[in-house]
Amino acid sequence: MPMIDASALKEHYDQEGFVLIESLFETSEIQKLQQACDALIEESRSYRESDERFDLEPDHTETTPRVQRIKVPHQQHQAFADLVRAPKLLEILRILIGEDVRFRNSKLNIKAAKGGTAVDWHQDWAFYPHTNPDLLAVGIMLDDIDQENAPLMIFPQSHQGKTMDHHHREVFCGSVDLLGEKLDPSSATKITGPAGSVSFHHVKALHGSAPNTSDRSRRLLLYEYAAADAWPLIDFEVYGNYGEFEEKMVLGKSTLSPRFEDADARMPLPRPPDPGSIYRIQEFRKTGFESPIAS
Ligand SMILES: O=C(O)CCC(=O)C(=O)O
Repeated sequence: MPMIDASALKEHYDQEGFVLIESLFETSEIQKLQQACDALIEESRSYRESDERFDLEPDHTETTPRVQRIKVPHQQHQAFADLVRAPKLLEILRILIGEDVRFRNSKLNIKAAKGGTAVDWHQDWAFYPHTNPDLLAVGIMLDDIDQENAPLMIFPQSHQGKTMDHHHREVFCGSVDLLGEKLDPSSATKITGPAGSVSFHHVKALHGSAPNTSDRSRRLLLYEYAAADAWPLIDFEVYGNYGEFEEKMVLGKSTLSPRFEDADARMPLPRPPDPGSIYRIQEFRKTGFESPIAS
């Protein structure tokens, strides 16, 4: 594990809304996760449509599987389950969030070589508002990620600003209109590093990523964590039932007293016709499906 200066790390995170730790995981640790990813992609071969396990690219076939996202990987493979409580992550989470921390959910975003899909600019907060914004997403790089293979991009200090509009024609579309917000994408920081590097971004940090036009894949495993006193304002079921909510504590103690602070939320409702994944939700701003449904 690289040497960590806890106060410098926390200061950078509070100031910029993200931190990157290069090579937090060793090659052998990352290989286990890559193998788990490969095993799940093998299983995706028999799938024809996206479902609760996989989001598939339109050109996914049995012979050439192209998975956009492995959903909830911590429930699909032991290697990803073990990672939820990896001591290296918990040490950083304690510095950034505090003594009492709960795991929320996981996803593995895969941008295949030559064509992996973009993720439009958004704040995670717009998808899952809580009673306070002491939440973050951990991004574990399963590939070397550089300027070429669609790195995660984050607007520094955006977490200190307002919650942006993620609606289009009164329907939640999970993305921000950068032009409307007068933001220049070239001022976003590209989060690059060798496989095993790990970023931590604040739930209000504005971020996104481009399509992958390179000839190398870009696999980014994302784990979300919250302060124990940050209670969800919507979609409690993501945590499971109350017993599972309790079991998701990874550090310290839970509490029945939510802390209300900076919760300038707008509910991610009504949802577009196909709210099955961020990719489908974000299509709404681009294609503006007719007849949105409320859910
Ligand atoms: O995979 C990426 O580059 C960004 C992912 C992301 O922001 C998300 O899935 O919420």
